Amino acid sequence: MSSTVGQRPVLGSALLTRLPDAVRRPAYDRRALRIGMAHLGVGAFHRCHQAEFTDDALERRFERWGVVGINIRPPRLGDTLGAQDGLYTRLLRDGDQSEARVIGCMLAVVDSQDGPEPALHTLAAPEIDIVTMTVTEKGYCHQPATGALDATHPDIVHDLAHPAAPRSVPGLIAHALERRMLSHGQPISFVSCDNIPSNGTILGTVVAALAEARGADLSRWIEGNVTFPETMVDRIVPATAPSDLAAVESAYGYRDAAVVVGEPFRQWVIEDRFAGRTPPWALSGATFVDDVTPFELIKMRVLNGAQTSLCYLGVLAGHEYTCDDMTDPVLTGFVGTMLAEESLPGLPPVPGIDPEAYLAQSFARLRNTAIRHRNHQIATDGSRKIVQRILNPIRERLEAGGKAERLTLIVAAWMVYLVSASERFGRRWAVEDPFAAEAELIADRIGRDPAALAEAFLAHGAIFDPALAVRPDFRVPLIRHLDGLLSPDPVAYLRAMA
Ligand code: CS2
Repeated sequence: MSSTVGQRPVLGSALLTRLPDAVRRPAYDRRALRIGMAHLGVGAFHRCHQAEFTDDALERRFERWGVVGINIRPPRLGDTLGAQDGLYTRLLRDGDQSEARVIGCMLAVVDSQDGPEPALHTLAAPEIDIVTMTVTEKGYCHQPATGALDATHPDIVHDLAHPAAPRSVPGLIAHALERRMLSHGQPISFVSCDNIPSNGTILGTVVAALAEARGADLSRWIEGNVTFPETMVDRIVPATAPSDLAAVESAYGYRDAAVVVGEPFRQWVIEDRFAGRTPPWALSGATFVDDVTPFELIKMRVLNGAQTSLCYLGVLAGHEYTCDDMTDPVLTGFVGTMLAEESLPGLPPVPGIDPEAYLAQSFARLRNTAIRHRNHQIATDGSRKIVQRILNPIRERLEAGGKAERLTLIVAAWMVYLVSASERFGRRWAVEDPFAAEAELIADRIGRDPAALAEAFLAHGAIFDPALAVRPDFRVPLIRHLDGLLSPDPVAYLRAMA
């Protein structure tokens, strides 16, 4: 199908053979492709990462690995990807270079926002051997501090009472597995591609907790037939902007409502633990390993640690994008020294990766001016991200007898970012974070008192490990940095620190 809006055709199967030469198209016969996988949570990151690995694999060894994309939350997929036969343009940009490719592996989309049935039906289908997923950290309904299921989460309370009509992601998976067990019994692997530590273990734990509530048969069947491998995923993919859609239309002459834009760099490290068939992702450069942990740690603490640090400092310095932050020597000097002196020393050895080179490469990636990654986008859900990116390195470093002055300043910057969204601090911007409302109450109650603000934040055990929160070598610099960053000229404070 392909339709025409004005003079410009819309991307779809009929347009595939008529694309301009500058747009790379699938080199395999898409009409012969059959469904073998599903993806839960189709957003820009999936389209620019796992789907591209799958297309590369299909081009090298053609097997049954077509994808069904499922969304159970907004946005709806039918009107965009669905109307384009699952096709979309993936742009890679670096400086003034741009490379366009149409990705072909998504054969169908399922919108399950109005009820679980369409998603359940797909996940329980015997031809689905693998489900990859990107549902954000909140989607796992776990307690960040322990990794256990959060039984007080409203969707989990609902799903425990109504297991056949699930609302949560773990509830959906548990019920789909029950249907599989009771019908065909085919094994399946769930591959979490969310940027959270021990993603597979967390997923397996929350699903097992719901399955247990259904009875021993289901738990036993899951143990024998389902796996949840860990993965580390990496590629910087900012939210698509209207100007990206316009760029495709003007450069290539067709309309595409599902364009994604990413950087050239990509990495995928996957724990080799599958219940059945595995796509030949290794042929596309993915690495299968026994232990993902060291890869996950360096990625979250160096690349993501830099992004999180720069986003708060960048907002305070009045910058919009990461690449703007990277032109500010005060920021790059501070963050570079912080990572080299306080984050790298605590990392375990990572097979095949030199930490200093990894840091240099990360900085080079963040300098890419063609990637417009908003500081406020990276700051979203910061209360979750800061634990693995900043707080865990601080705790480990202090416990080992070191100092973590600079990492601690980032915690203060995050607090200033949160309180600045409150009425009492002039609502300088809006914050999207599960902790935002709480932070606003703290800010309105306390005002500009660094010691009292720190005290109120540190009392939140779900974010701050109590053993860290009581340490004077954390609290004292935190209060000092809060005082400095709450001053009228936070950049001057930072410059003095740098
Ligand atoms: C970013 C990540 O928004 C964020 O939290 O730090 O999305 C980051 O771009 C990716 O993890 C890179 O792989």
